[in-house]
Amino acid sequence: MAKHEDLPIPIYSTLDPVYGHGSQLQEAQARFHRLKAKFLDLFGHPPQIFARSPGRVNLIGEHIDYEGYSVLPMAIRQDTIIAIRRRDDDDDETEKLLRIANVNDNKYQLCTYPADPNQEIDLKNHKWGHYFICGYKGYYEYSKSKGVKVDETVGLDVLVDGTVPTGSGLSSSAAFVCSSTIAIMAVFDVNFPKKEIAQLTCECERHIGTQSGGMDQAISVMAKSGFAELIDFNPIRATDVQLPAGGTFVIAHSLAESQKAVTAATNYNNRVVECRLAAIVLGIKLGLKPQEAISNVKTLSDVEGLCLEFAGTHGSSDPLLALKEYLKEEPYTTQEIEQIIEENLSSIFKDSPSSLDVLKAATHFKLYQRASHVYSEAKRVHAFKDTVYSNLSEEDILKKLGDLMNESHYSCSVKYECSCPELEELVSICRKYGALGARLTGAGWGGCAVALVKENIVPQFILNLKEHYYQSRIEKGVISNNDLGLYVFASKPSSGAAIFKF
Ligand code: NG1
Ligand code: MG
Repeated sequence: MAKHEDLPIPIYSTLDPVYGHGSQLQEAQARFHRLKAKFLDLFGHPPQIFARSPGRVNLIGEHIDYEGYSVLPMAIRQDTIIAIRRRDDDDDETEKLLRIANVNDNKYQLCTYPADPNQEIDLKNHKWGHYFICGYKGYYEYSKSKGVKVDETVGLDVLVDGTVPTGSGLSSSAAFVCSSTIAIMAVFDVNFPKKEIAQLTCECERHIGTQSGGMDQAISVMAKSGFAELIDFNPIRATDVQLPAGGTFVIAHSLAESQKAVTAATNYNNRVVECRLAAIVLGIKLGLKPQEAISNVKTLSDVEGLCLEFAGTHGSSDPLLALKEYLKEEPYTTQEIEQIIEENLSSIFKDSPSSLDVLKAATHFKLYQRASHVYSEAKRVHAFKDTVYSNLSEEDILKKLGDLMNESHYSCSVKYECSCPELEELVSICRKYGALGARLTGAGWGGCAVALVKENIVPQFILNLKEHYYQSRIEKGVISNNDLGLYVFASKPSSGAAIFKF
């Protein structure tokens, strides 16, 4: 039997394989109906195809995907749906345009781009439609590399309907990029194996300017209903993880929106650059020549390979020990790093404009703390999976998973410094009202927390969060009482990307 990740994206003619039965199915039917009607209204013809891809909640393994380490997310039911039609059936001036509209047109106005896969995305002028262009470019780049014949001058009409809250750490961006890429593929009548789409969408989302890893796209494309997935990289692979039935993951939004594309230079990309510098410095300390380290050591997981190699002369192969021995805890200045690596930082990153932006904004680099987070978090991911499959009682399994989530949060907050006051408050309220563990999820600096809660106390837990976190914010008008369900909810592992042709 073909492996799940080698299969193409499923194509359905009804909604139930994804949206199930009952009220959830009815809501989905109404949503697709509205989408179709609005498409017709806007563009004067109906869509040909729909594609959907879900958001995700990361249970453990934060800020380590781009360092090559495995992570453990699950897909959530909130998703992005793209309705799409090619414009090669009528010849007017819109034939060579990409017209991208959103059902939420108060917040997201129509964006128009040329139908040109070689266009550069204008990063200084951030627009929501840029995420579609990421998928558009990704589709062409991949097709060309595979020798698939592509027609570059076809205009597309597109209508987007997303229910993943934005800036929330639930990967609205990957849901958007993946559904866009898959819709474009489908409208050009091609389909690829899931693992290749996961790889290509991971690469093409970087056109938005964040140097992200591949977790979000991988889970959005490859998720299976009922399972969390252990995602490995190089090559991308997903292994089903069946979570214990007595525990539920509750997602709660801190209501601080994290605009990752806009704050990349000081937040997300800054950490990617710090990890790279930590990896090069460790490589040199472990015996590589500076130039060798610069060319060959790309991630902290590469260093782990070196530790193994040098284990004979250096005692242990544990990268956490190498770290303690070779990095100082005080932040490094640019000059200190340049002395060790015998090279200017700006020349190391000369081909990466977004890294040069990081260097411009940074005054120092916390190499020890960042690397210490990455290596310890990588271990926690495996401990989490091993705990799920251990012989312990369910009670003890849940407790241990909660402890690992708490440790992960501490590491993100103190060593990686990607939390914020709102998330700290929310996480401690979660713990106070019965969560076995709670942590920020996604990139951080705002967005959501995820809490592991015993199934039987979920309703009371959510009521407590309402009273102790959200009530004062409702009174201040930050959100309305009616919308609360969008910001705090229990979540079951949902299915991955799909195409609909009716
Ligand atoms: P969010 O901010 O949740 O979309 C980001 C990255 C991930 C990963 C996490 C931190 C993108 C698309 N995704 O997720 O690859 O690094 O942060 O673990 O930037
Ligand atoms: Mg994102």
